[in-house]
Amino acid sequence: MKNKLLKSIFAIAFGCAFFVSCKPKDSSDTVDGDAAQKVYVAPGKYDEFYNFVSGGFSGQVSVYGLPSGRLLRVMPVFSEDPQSGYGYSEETKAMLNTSHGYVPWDDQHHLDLSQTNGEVDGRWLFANANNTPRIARIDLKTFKTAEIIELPNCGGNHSSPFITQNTEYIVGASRFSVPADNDDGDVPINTYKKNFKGHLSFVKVGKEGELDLAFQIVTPGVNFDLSHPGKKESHGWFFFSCYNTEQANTLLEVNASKNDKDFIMAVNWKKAEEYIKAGKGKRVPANYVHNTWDEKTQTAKSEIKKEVLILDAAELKDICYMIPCPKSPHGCDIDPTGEYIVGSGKLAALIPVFSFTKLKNAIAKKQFDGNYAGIPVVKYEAALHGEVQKPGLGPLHTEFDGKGNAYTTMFVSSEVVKWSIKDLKVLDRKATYYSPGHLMIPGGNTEKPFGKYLVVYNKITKDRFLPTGPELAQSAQLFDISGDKMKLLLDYPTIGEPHYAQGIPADKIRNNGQLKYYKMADNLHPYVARGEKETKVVREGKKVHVYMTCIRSHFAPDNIEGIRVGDEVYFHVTNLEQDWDVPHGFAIKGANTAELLIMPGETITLKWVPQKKGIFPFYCTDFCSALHQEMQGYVRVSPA
Ligand code: CUK
Ligand code: CUA
Repeated sequence: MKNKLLKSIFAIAFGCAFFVSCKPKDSSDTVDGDAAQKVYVAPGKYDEFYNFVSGGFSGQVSVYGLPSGRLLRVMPVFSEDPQSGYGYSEETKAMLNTSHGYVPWDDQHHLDLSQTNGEVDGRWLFANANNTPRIARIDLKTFKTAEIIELPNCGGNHSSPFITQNTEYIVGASRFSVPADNDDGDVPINTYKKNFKGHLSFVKVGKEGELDLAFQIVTPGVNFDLSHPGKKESHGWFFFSCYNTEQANTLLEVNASKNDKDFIMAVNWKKAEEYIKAGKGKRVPANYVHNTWDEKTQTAKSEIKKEVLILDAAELKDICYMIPCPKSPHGCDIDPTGEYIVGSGKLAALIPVFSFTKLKNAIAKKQFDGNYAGIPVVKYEAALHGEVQKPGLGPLHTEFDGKGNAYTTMFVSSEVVKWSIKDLKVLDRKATYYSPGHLMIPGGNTEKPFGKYLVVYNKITKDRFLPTGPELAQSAQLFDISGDKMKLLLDYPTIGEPHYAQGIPADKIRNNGQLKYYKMADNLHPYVARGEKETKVVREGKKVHVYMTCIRSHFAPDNIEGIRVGDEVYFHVTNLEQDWDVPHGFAIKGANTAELLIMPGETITLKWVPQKKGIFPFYCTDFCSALHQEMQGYVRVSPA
């Protein structure tokens, strides 16, 4: 047992690692009698909430309905998607450009919905890419990725994309300390303590959602893990959990968890803004890519950025403060009033809760315990509201119901624990199956939670679903939290490895002006054919442009000759339909790309370089009418 526990503790030191957890004692947990009724959404009826769930190593974001747990859609964000042609079509390729070239995959952990006055508003969903540091904006009118911005000076953009109460900024933070990008690129790893730095990115969000890296704060080397913005009184601050304050560059001796306390870094971003205004920022060379989707031409374009504005936290002394937090803090969550900051030490057996008022007083009175590489360290007791005692083992993440209660996942003891923010008493606990990571209450990280449901995203599934070989489905568990005690209602499987999620009342999205189809008249794609009369085949040297249309149930043109081996053929396929839910597909034999799935009013381009001569059939891949199977054509490829 001791061995097993040690193993567990070692494993969670690596964040979202896998290991065999302790099974909760009562692993035949009961489901209440009316659970089925509570999650049953009758045929033809809609769910009450949209639930957006991170896809982890799938790189995508999935959309579920709650309370049914039904999967509605997978939205391509950071990975290629054969179903829609995202990343394969000429129009979308640029979305996945980075300073490292085209990167067709990432690890997607966290999501945050745009907010107005501290409340989710249904305009946009933001997603982070962990591996090649990026932030994406998904437009919830189209459920399409509208923008992706890369973050320079960053390794592992984990603590992201959390946003301020009026969507002023989205932050990103470097999970790995790394040398700045404009260092000469040949820094020995054992100079970690001297040369490796943390970077916090503040990405400004414009009126139409457009992203702009406003500035970065460079900090001493720490690993930033998670973050959340202040609210109300603490609006203007951002709080980041940091681990590896030992500044270890190897984990072979579990160096990173040696210190009894790591930190939560409190960052006064309003103050940082003042310094920027006063000209205290330094413009330094950087290299990052900003990709935007243009709805008019239905095409993505990439822009290379060459500079970033930097503030130095250690130099400026009064924008960053460290609050000691026991044992490798992971989650860092702020309650809806903005007063309480909850730290969750993965290796701790208590949950420290800090008070923003006390923190401010401590800063004013300089109640410091020295500094961490130039950043003042506030005395633990001076900022502490109190500790939740014996909450369980391995606290990770906390959400709020807006009624004064907090809910924390316990990774090691496999449970979710409800506690009172005011008196820090544990009120209820329920087993989860198994080893929960994040949890989500719709609006549960905002000023206005909709505290009816709670979903827990588990890291280990074990015996919850029909087995599927060595790889088991990932699992989410839905709880009813409307009463005093939590009630388990439903298990449902998820895509990739879910980390964080967001929830929002369905009407906020259904009434956000959601697009049903693209109007043909608005389509300004350079290769659009607005009717069959505009279809044509145009040769420009080796390049051949096919202006093609599709409508139930044929393509035009559907017999194409004059193509030669080695030509670059571009099929620009316009879907002429002007009706909701009538996409057509396009696929051609032997093409080393994916298919296209073209929405009504859209034009999408598939590039094909035929490698051999012959007759190549193409067809519509989406069953669109009784004559769908007739929706086809031929390309003749002649010798070069
Ligand atoms: S992390 Cu996965 S359970 Cu990447 Cu937000 Cu905590
Ligand atoms: Cu168009 Cu099937």
